[in-house]
Amino acid sequence: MKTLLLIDIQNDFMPGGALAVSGGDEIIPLVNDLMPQFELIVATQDWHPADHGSFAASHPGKNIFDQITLDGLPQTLWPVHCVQNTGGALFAPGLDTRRISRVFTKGMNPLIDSYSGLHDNGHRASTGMGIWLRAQGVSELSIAGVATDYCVKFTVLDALAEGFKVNVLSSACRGVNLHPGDVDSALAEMQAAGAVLQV
Ligand code: VGL
Ligand code: ZN
Repeated sequence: MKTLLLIDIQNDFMPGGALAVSGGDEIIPLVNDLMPQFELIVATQDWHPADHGSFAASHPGKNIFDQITLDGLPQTLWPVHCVQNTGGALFAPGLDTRRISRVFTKGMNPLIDSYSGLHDNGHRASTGMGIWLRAQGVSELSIAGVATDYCVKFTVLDALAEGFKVNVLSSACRGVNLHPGDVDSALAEMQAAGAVLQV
């Protein structure tokens, strides 16, 4: 079952959004054009409560991009983004959602972030994606979306750890690059873990 997994193609990660990823909108026509090559299309949405612990605004005195410890785990603080049922959390305009069979939301627990579409950052809870994909007969995933150095990377690493073969559609990914080189390091890390990078 050729499966396309789209990561967090949501308004807040597009230019002008709360946590804008440079060039994030450029991937939309690319993923739309890729869709006919796949039998199954699945997506994730970052889906935070308004008081999520990954938001700098939830920690008086802290600033965006500060590093803190959140319930025992290292956490980068982000601008308020992808709040449940707000416009910023919607799929970006232009994304062809008609063939998305299933959407997995993540990041609902205010005490822990969830970059990966499969598990939260502490591997405390699962989104159910892995078991659902296996039940559909999926063994290989092609992954595109944002951000390469966060949610794409951690989804890819978790999918590999769960035994999926993973292709990263690198032309259809964009990253944050909070530190210069983060995107390139993320791609190298995914490849070293066994992902196949495809242009
Ligand atoms: C993401 C930071 C915070 C992502 C989500 O989609 O990569 N990054 N929340
Ligand atoms: Zn988030």
